[in-house]
Amino acid sequence: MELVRFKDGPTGTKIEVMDKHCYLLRNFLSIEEQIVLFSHIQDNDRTDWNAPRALYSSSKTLVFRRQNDEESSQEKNNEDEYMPYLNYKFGQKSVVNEMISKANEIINGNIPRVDDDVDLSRYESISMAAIEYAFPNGRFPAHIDHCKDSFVYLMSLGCTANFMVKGPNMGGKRNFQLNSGDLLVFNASTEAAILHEVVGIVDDNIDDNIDDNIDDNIDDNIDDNIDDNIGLEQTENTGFSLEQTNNQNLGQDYHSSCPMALGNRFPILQKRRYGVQCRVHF
Ligand SMILES: O=C(O)CCC(=O)C(=O)O
Repeated sequence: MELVRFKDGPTGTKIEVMDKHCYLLRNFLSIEEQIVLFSHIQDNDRTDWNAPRALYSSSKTLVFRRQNDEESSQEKNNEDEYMPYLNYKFGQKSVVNEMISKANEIINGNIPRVDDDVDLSRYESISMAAIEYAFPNGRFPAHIDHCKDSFVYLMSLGCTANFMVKGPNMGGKRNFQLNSGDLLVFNASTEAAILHEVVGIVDDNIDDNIDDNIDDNIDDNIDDNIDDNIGLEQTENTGFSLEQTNNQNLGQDYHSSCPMALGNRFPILQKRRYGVQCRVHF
């Protein structure tokens, strides 16, 4: 199988097949779409941001209010009013459904399905979780998802992440920078075994940001955590003018890996990354 393949999709999206059922879509969301998605998250966010945090905690999963149709379920009395994700049915009108449809159109239009590959556009439901990462130490340890009959769509908003993916058919770990607006899609089952990690948030003031590379020295000492609850160039994905890009280094509150167009609109994104995890169930 050809492991690394690049294709140009619509609206400047660049598709890379990283492994079987693991695709990186660079420049997936325009700045406008990122604003719409982040507004949707903020509108629904019920996280108590003043609550004390675990010592050294550098990331936080947002909390949302349980939705109406779930309140009417029989188990409602046993369930919390809040939960770490929002649910969307197939066909529901929502920004999240729209973005999953857009991703599926690009993937289905560019990557031929083989054998018994699932048709991504025929899903049953989506659950969306959002994780806020502090600059620069926010991280999510390496893990494989164990979620049967599901693909996960990871959209990145705000500061750039140092990211790692290692699939069973890849020669080694793939280290790369995941920019605001990029999307990583993969089969989230145990069998697909896509190991992934948020290594940290890019800090241009230091030298140990990762370069885009495949590392053949595979570190076997990686947690296989269960997680079922829920452009290398900055200018490439942002649609900023050169002036805007240069200005990113000027304001003291801005970190140069955090897109100014989003930071101007949402000051929190001047120094945070949001990982938007859409779990699509079949
Ligand atoms: O924040 C991210 O983009 C990744 C989160 C993650 O690893 C996961 O949801 O399984």
